[in-house]
Amino acid sequence: MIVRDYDTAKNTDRRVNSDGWSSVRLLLKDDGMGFSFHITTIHKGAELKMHYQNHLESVYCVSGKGSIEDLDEGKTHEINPGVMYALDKHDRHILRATEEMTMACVFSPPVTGKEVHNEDGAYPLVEETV
Ligand code: 9YT
Repeated sequence: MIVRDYDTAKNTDRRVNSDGWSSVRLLLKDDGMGFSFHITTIHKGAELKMHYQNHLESVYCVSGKGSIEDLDEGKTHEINPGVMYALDKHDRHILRATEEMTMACVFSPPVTGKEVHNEDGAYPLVEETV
């Protein structure tokens, strides 16, 4: 069994800070679950254009307020606590936070922890080195 505490993990290298967001990766690829699990904070006012070409992601809003614009369908959906979105078609999107948002995110395949967003707002697949 794996048990981890967010308040501990946030002070380790499981926490990644970037432009407009920070994320604590509670489960990563090397945990062997087949997915990764992150608690991501989107900063107030952030506008993040993303396109995860190599990953499926589902996101549940725990707190805060914002919207997600589906750039393929041309629709914008409000995000409030309790709302989940799933990028089942590798959907191109813009996430906007009108208030700081806390999101619980699952990635499949799992993120290794070493990815950085490329210019398309995607994570490359990181190859095994061993
Ligand atoms: C809400 C959202 O898109 N989260 C993405 C996860 C975060 N960028 C991370 O942990 O890399």
